[in-house]
Amino acid sequence: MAINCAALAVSVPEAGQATLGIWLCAQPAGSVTVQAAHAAGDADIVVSGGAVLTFTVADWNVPQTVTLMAVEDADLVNSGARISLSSAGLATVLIEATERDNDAPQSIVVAAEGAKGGSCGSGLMGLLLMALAGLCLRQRTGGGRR
Ligand SMILES: [Ca+2]
Ligand SMILES: [Ca+2]
Repeated sequence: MAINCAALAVSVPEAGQATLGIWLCAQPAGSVTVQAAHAAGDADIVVSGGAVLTFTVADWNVPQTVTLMAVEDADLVNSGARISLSSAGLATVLIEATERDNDAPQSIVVAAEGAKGGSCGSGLMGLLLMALAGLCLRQRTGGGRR
């Protein structure tokens, strides 16, 4: 006996969800509980429905639904996660879930004024911004003397 599912790979839209049909490939002697859980990869891809499925001797071959959700994130990456389908005594099935990111490519604007706010005051980027701001000031001062 083994766990069957409609697909071993699924694409999950960011801020949306995808569903998978799960069933057993042979009639069990008694009820079988299958658990769906995030196993590895991006924690933004979560099991939002059907985390615990119970199959009986009567409905073992009727697909039940596992729903996966991709939480809205700030990045632009189509990240991946593994979702495990497990049940005591059965081989665990791993599903590859890939997020379909919904954010448009963005460009970074660096302005010297950012250094004044203090929020960029720490780290390499903050030092770079402060250095740029200092350079601008010196150039302006120098220009005024001419
Ligand atoms: Ca995103
Ligand atoms: Ca993403």
